Amino acid sequence: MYTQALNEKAPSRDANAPPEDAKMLARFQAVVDAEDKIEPNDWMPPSYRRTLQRQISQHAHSEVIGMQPEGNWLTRAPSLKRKATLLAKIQDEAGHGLYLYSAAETLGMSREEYYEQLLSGRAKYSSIFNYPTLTWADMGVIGWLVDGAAIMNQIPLCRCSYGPYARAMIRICKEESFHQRQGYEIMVTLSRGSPAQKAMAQEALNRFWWPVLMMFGPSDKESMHSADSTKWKIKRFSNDELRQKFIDATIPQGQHLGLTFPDPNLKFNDATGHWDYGEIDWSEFRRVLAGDGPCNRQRMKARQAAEANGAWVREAARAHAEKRRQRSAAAKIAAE
Ligand code: BYC
Repeated sequence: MYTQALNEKAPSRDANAPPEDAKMLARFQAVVDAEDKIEPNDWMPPSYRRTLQRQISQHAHSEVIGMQPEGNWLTRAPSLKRKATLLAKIQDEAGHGLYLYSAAETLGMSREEYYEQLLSGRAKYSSIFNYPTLTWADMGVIGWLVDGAAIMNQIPLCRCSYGPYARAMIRICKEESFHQRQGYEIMVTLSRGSPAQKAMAQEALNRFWWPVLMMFGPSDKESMHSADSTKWKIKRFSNDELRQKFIDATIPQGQHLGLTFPDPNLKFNDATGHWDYGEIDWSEFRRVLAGDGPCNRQRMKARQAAEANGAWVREAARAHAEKRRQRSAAAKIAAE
């Protein structure tokens, strides 16, 4: 599905300068403007390729690292049903990582190179996964808000101009929608439960609200990739537009739960029809991106350990594949 026709290396050109490429650039933009898809073997500006390599791999890394905060609660889920559901959700996230690495590979970089960028700390992953999961209510809040924010951001990506990414997003969004519902259902149960359960739900919401709003990225003024990504129809809405849509959709859900949001400036604006909200602490966002969030080191250490501990499995799989290759080559010669 994603790696079709990857039999040629894309020509490496500087799309911005050489006049002979101006025509190709115009043709590329016309395809994008016509809402057709750019496919792996099509010519694309190097900066479009680089943007997609960065965004898709960052997205893949987020899915994989994103398994850790929830994995923390697998052995402590309050019932067998909750455990099975959480396990299925985490496995979906591993699957999303795999579709996304496959889509990223169509851009001419190997999965190993992307892994290396993550493991060496050169690649980013979503800031939200650098926060700890302290109580069971965090599983509810992650499903409700983190997956809710992910859906808000990812539905428009189903119409992204790059074919393999857009197609991967369609399946991912279907699964994210189940994730969001399972989280909200945990929140409904807790907020209608004992006073201690309701307090736990409120406390989790208090801790996650602001970091979730940061998932949409820096404000439009600060978003350095937005202009190009919008022109190339990778992005359909700006970071601030998606953040606002998310807030507008989420406040009534929180009110239905009987919970409050930790923002004294949250107020419905009759004139705009949107919820006004307080200032996001961008210094915290920058700190987390720079590697100094509450769990950055722990997340990277766990990922690096998983990679090292799995080395023998990869080695054994390679040896097995090689043995099978040799056996089938020998059988072919014998049959001739
Ligand atoms: N965390 O110019 P900007 C999920 C980076 S959901 C870390 O606005 P862009 C999941 C940005 O990459 C989460 N880094 O960038 C859910 C750029 O970095 P460089 C994953 C961030 O690309 C539930 C710099 O800041 N979702 O996986 O136009 C369970 C400047 O930003 C963040 C995706 O990845 C952040 N929050 O817009 C399990 C969706 N925000 O150039 C898993 C796909 C910004 O310094 N990605 N940065 O390397 C996107 O839609 C866009 O890349 C973003 C940012 C909206 C995130």
